[in-house]
Amino acid sequence: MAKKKLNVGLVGYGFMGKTHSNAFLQAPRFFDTPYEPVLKAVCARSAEKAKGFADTWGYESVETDWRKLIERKDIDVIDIASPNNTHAEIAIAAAEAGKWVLCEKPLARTAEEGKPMWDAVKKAGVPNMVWYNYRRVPAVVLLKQLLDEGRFGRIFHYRSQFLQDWTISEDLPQGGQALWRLDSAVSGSGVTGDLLAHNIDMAMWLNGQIVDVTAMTETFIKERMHNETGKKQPVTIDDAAAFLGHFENGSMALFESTRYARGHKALFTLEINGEKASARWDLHDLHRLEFFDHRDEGRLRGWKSIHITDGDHPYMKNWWVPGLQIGYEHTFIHQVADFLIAAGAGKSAEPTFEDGLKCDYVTDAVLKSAKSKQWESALPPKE
Ligand code: 4PW
Repeated sequence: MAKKKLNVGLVGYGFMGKTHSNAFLQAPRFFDTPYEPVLKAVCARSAEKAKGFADTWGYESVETDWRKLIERKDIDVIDIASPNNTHAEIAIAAAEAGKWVLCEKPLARTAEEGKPMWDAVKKAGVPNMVWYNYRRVPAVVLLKQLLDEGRFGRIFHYRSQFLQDWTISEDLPQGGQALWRLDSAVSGSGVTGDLLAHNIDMAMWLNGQIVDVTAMTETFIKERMHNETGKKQPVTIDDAAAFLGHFENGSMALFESTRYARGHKALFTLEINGEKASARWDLHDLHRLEFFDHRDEGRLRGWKSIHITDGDHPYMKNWWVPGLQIGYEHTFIHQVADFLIAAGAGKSAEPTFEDGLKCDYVTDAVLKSAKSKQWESALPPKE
């Protein structure tokens, strides 16, 4: 049966615009989705850049004002892949116009900014999702299944890191295309919103709510040239962040993210230790889940290295034959497939704006604790 067309209006044309566009094209080809996304329009302030992106990816038209994009009757879904300071205004306007809304992570620069976004999609009753893509790595989904089956027993520890090294040079400017991640007015924070947010989102999905944190952050390079003013300006982002915390289930949290770990480009790792089992995962070897089950017969007890490429593994039967691999871009494809299937049933796919907001409360608490040098609550305030 022909799939129903779903017209996408993308805001933003950078790295994330590419990952999303690729996912919209591929998801209906590999998954049994009720909809087929149509790349209807891409919106960017520069008409020339929007046109270049449209030509590469096959968008039918371009807009230079996101308000016009939202007003268009032929757009069903607004996908926000523009810098963090634009998320709230666009998402709220899109929800008020009755559009379905997808938003890049983090949901917003702060929870205060994110709360009206969640309120708006809830009020409008529109399907929504935040692009925390790493939840869709098959090995991570298998880990979620094993946890939900109760194979770990009581959980004692959850630790996670996200390490990069791309901002070490003092000569790297802040602000403008691509480097907005270094400009806190645009990004909201440094590694906390950019990398640690991934660790937190995945952790809360796997192991439940983080209730409180004690954190430290560091800004190693204090001044950088700003691309827009051409002048050296104070750096107000966090270059590195680490925290200890408690999960609601009583387990201990130990998290670290930095862009100053020389030699590491995107080392995202996690380890979880329970009473009966432990597991660990690493993005650099994304198909592998290491699993230790204490109930195994003593002589054979040890860490198992499970290569997640079999048809029995999450998402894998939709790809190639057993043993062959998929990669980073597939996490976005899985996310679109799940979104389309959920939307077909009138629902949102996780992580929803509500999940994204919960993550923002934790990242806010990390930044607050680093300043106050106190333990801070990471819970959403009671309504
Ligand atoms: O969201 C993160 C980005 O901002 C990503 O997952 C990796 O780190 C790749 O780019 C940055």
